[in-house]
Amino acid sequence: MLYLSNCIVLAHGDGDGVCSASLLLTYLRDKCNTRVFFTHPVGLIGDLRETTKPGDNVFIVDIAIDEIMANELVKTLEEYSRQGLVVYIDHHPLPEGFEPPRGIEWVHNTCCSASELTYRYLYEKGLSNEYGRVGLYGAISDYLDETPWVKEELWRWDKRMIYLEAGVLSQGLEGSRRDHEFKRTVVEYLSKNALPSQYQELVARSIKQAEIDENMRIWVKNNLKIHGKIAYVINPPGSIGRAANYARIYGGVEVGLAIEERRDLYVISLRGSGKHDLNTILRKLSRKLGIHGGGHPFAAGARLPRSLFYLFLVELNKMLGED
Ligand SMILES: [Mn+2]
Repeated sequence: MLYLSNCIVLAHGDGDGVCSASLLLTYLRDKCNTRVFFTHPVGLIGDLRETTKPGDNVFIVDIAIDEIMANELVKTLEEYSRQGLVVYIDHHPLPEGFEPPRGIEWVHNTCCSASELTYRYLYEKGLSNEYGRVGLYGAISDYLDETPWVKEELWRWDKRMIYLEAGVLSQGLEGSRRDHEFKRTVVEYLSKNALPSQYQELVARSIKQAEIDENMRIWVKNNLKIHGKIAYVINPPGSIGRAANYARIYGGVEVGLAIEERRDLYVISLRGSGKHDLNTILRKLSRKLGIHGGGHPFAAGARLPRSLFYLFLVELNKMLGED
């Protein structure tokens, strides 16, 4: 068995990332002194440098490779891998022509959630199948619950109970977006395979979130703006991912956008109907406009200066007309 000294887990802060991090924490518990941090594609290199010292072992889960930072990230990871173990587990589509860093353990597949990939990777290494349900919560949370593994694994549990637990977890985390301290306690809690429904604070936050989401649904209906094939809202009173989806539905358009204004920065969530591959479109726009963007075919994100937003809308509409 492998014994390591210090391990750092860098994960996405949503349900899929939290479940992936929990599985890693469980597996590493008797092998390594492990700390968990939350990050995102654009912040990854900075957070890596801030949280990790030379010789630490690094596990990165559910973090997409940003188009603009890809080269620097590859160099950084290769540098880290000369001194310690580096494991990268992800399911987001890669930049065109991307070559994985050399010398690291690279687990990548767009087939399924990061939680599923993490569980299957660790199960091979001896993680107990009692943790299969933690993998399921993450998969459901990322809407990736129709893979062959998920379908089979669901039969080992009670389906209705698994969905209740996954719902409490993903909604509770949605209501804790930048509360990294709380999310760390959830990772720790799940790493013991305890039920989300038995974690009072998480349940309270999930119920509060249900109320917020319902009010936001109505708010989006009344406040959306249409620009060509796009419907959008700015600063919705709740999750921007969900607001983007409601904008798409109530706008009767192909793509919904929701924007969170952070001073001069627009953090944008996009949801599509499946007709277009949003990831590919955003990666092209990212190169063309020099902005950050990418994600999944149906659900993606972008970050850009507010001053570029109108141009972004125009260019996005053009591309929606093309493919
Ligand atoms: Mn994910």
